[in-house]
Amino acid sequence: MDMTYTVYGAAGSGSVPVEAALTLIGAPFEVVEAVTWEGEAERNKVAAVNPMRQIPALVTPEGETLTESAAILIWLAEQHPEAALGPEPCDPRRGQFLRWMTFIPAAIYSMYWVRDEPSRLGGDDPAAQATIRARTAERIAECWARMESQITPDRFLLGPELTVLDLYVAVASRWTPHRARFHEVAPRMGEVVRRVDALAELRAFWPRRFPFEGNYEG
Ligand SMILES: N[C@@H](CCC(=O)N[C@@H](CS)C(=O)NCC(=O)O)C(=O)O
Repeated sequence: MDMTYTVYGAAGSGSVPVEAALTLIGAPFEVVEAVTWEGEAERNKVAAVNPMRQIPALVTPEGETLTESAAILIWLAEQHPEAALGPEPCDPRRGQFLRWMTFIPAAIYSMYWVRDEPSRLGGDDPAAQATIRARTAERIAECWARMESQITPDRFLLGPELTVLDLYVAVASRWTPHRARFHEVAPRMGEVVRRVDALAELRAFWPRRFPFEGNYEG
């Protein structure tokens, strides 16, 4: 059977940690590029696999579709235990792993549905839109600060070994309000994400899928 995964995604998006995980696993995958925050035509590229018309979506070699970034990452770690990308159910780190893997999409990632198009909640009023942009950025920074206060990173967020949580945080921390703010509010997690940026196994991956340029760390 062809063991190739299909990822619906885009450079710089929430599909990047999924693609990074597949790269570390060494599983073959192809990407259907859909820049869903750039309008209806791009969103419609995903409609057949995800009625929310969002990325990431993963189609498995068996033909099953998974959506929701955290579920995809946890599932990939479970399906490929040889890659050791997540604590198994009997591991003492499992509780905190599930806690933070859930916190990121619930508290942080969900803000971007509003931020990317503030008119969704603010209507056509430019002042309302500016307020939404400013307040969601503040809320995201506040959530990173709360996570920082509850976590004691080692070399990686949950201990000496990398997990998909590290990949998820390394990518999400580069979105608004960007790394400069992230380092201010979460300095210990900041050291970890720089370590993830520098992983030898992903040296060729990052420049292709989320290059360290523009407002990287800015
Ligand atoms: N809950 C979803 C959120 C996914 C999401 O918001 N994806 C963004 C791209 S990074 C998107 O597709 N935005 C377009 C839209 O929401 O209309 C997940 O965790 O996978």
